[in-house]
Amino acid sequence: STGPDWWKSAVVYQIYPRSFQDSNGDGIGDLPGIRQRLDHLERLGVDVVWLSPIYRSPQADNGYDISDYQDIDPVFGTLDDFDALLADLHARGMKLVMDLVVNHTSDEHPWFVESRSSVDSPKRDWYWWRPARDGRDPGTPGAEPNNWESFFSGPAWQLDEATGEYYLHLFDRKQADLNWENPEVREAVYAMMRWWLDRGVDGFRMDVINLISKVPSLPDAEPLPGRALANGAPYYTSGPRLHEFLQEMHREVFAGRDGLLTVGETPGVTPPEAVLFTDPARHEVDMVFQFEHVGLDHGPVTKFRSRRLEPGELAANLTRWQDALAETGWNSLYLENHDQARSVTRFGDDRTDHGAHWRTSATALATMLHLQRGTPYVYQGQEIGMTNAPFALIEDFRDVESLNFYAADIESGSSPAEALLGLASMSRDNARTPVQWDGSENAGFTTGTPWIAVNPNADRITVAAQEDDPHSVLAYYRSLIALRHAHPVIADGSFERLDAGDDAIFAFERVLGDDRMLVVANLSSDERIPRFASTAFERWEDAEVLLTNLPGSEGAPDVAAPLAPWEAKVYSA
Ligand code: TEU
Ligand code: CA
Repeated sequence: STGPDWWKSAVVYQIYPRSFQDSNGDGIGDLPGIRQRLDHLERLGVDVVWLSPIYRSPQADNGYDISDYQDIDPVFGTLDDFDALLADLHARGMKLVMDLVVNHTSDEHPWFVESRSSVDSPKRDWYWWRPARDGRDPGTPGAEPNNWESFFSGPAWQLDEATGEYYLHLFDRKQADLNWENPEVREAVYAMMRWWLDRGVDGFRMDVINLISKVPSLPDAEPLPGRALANGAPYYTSGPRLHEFLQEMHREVFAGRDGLLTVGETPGVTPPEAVLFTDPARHEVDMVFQFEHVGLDHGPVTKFRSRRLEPGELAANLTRWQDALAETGWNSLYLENHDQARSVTRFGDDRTDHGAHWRTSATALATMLHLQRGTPYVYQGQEIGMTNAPFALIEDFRDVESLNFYAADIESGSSPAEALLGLASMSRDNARTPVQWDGSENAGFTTGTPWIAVNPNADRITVAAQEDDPHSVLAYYRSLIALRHAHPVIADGSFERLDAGDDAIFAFERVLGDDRMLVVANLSSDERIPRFASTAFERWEDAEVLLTNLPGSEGAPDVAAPLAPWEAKVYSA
């Protein structure tokens, strides 16, 4: 649809360029490679492409460490390649959303190079510089200015020998946090954003945007039991000036421009905060990525000591978010991205020795996600049911977070096998293996040596194998996306979960005027029998089946019939 809320009926496809398509045989995906694959996106039917960062970068965190916001990294191509991609997408009726990484820059960004050059630098205050704690010797253990732990293990502070002071980095030491308290920083960021919008891009996905406002005194946090380092999140998540900064950004960058999409990545966000971010009257962002559902299986101290969810846990959490944003605000709907394990492995069932649940669980998860109220995101490869990587050696991993965790875990006494077990389920590299296009060498991703290994199940799971198979995961995604475009109730209708007498059955009703839709999905690997209240049952008794992931069951529109493992049905009335 058009209008200011056009993104409510849109589907966004995330490209992680490094792993999408290589065009020149260097083993790394690039912009010309993306241009070769636009038929796939057009046939899928997505409306928007979100590109993970392609800016000039030392690639310490695969581009989330930017050294020039207004140039393309040579590994991905040139500004001309970028303009050509943007023009191609627009010609096919798709929009392009850029990743905006402005909580931090690379330590090789000219701003930081200048800032670190002396305590008197005019850009000194653009970053968070602090002397060693209590006059201790800089560089000695515990002398860091506070006790915060980095997201990527170890202290969130790096000593700079030149001036003997430390700078703050919530992520890698090559990702120095910008000081948003300084108005010059904010003006420089807004000018850069306007430059991209003037070039024609259609919005931004804002990396960790709820971390940009810190409590300026940067106080020590409560240490975890038995550990020296602490989680500083209370002092940098949704900080004191966050909403002020977002509203200022909106005024300075977005006001008066139409057709854009803005989505904030907001780890740790609560439902009431999400309402504030996405209330249209407040002029902050259109939607946010919440993290609760992708944190349910994390261990208490580290995400890498994870557990398998019980059937029902995922649906209960997603329902909580549907209800919280029902009146005001808007949800983004995702199970995967470049930071998360593959959903069919994590939330579905891809064990081949357990029967054929790979296809049904991938499509059942897609059904319940895409038909909730909100804007769905498809992460590259999700549309063909790509799975976690079977990496068994530390040498297989590439991600800085994984490599740092492994080293820290071994140092704290874990065996290599224990550390690898953590990586196997939760490493971000699970989502970063190359897209499996076809049965040729390296799955058609590259003619060279891929920067990270191709999943060996590329002999089975590829775009080519599913392209013309009407029962494939890919065909099902196309149907779901087409359904959204055809039925306004999916974008605009209300959401109500129905009690099906079994937590593993995620059943919900969508209503818009006289249009009604019922979604029933068995999110478990066992047969389940729905037991609806008689009122619900009567409403849906004679309904028509619009879509099912079990070919052949279309003709049985009985909402009380037993559901096969991972069976999903969509009814309309
Ligand atoms: O991620 C921020 C974030 O909080 C996580 O998803 C992060 O990957 C996870 O907590 C680590 O356990 C964003 C980007 O999506 C991620 O790729 C970057 O590494 C990070 O910011 C820093 O820019
Ligand atoms: Ca390349």
